[in-house]
Amino acid sequence: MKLSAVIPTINEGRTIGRVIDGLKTLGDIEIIVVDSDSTDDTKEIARLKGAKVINEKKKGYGVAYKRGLSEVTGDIIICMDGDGTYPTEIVKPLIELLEIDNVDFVSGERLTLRTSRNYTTLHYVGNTVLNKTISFLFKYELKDSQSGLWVFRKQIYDRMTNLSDGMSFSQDIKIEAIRLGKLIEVPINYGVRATKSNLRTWRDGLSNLFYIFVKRVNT
Ligand SMILES: Nc1nc2c(ncn2[C@@H]2O[C@H](COP(=O)(O)OP(=O)(O)OP(=O)(O)O)[C@@H](O)[C@H]2O)c(=O)[nH]1
Ligand SMILES: [Mg+2]
Repeated sequence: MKLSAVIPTINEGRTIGRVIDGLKTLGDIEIIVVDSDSTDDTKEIARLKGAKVINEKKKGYGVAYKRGLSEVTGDIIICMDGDGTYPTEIVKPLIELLEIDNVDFVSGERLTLRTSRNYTTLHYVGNTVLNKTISFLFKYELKDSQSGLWVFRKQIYDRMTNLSDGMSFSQDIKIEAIRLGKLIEVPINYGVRATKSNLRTWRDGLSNLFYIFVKRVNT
């Protein structure tokens, strides 16, 4: 099974090298960095480390993922932030789970092992509201609908529809995975971001809530 990784980035020069190095320990892997006009050295570092770098001018977390995922050549896909908050060491066991259990989608779940340092109460409450809304509207139980670490089969992604362009891509891809196949969540450690986040907590949180309803109407 060929491995491909997709990493969306805007100004992640401080951490992207470490993330790519971590993924390279998996062996033969295609790494695609989808960058939206970073003004720092993200693109140069990623290229130097051997990643394929795509410049996607249109902004949006979902836009970046859709672009990157349209170019992967692997059968097993790994997705994570470029900010170094998701542990690359956990990816190998997550891939093994995909193979052993014959599941289609493994999502890293951050809430079980959260601490006050890496996960604020506001994010916890916001995430819980979004999880409960998904449970109410779709009857799918997710512990961390907003997680950005996923390992999945390309086959299941190819059957997904109606994925958002923005931050709600993260909840959409999980809702689609449950609708089409088998998703499991695995507790992971979450790191502390060293640089400014692209997440605007209130705006993105409320927007994600709205997009759960949009998804319900479109599904
Ligand atoms: N190409 C591209 N990448 C983006 C865009 N928005 C966010 N990203 C990247 O997507 C990843 C997730 O964004 P973050 O800012 O880390 O958001 P988050 O993980 O929800 O928030 P934190 O927990 O604070 O890290 C990061 O690697 C960002 O650099 C975008 O519009 N285009
Ligand atoms: Mg992040």
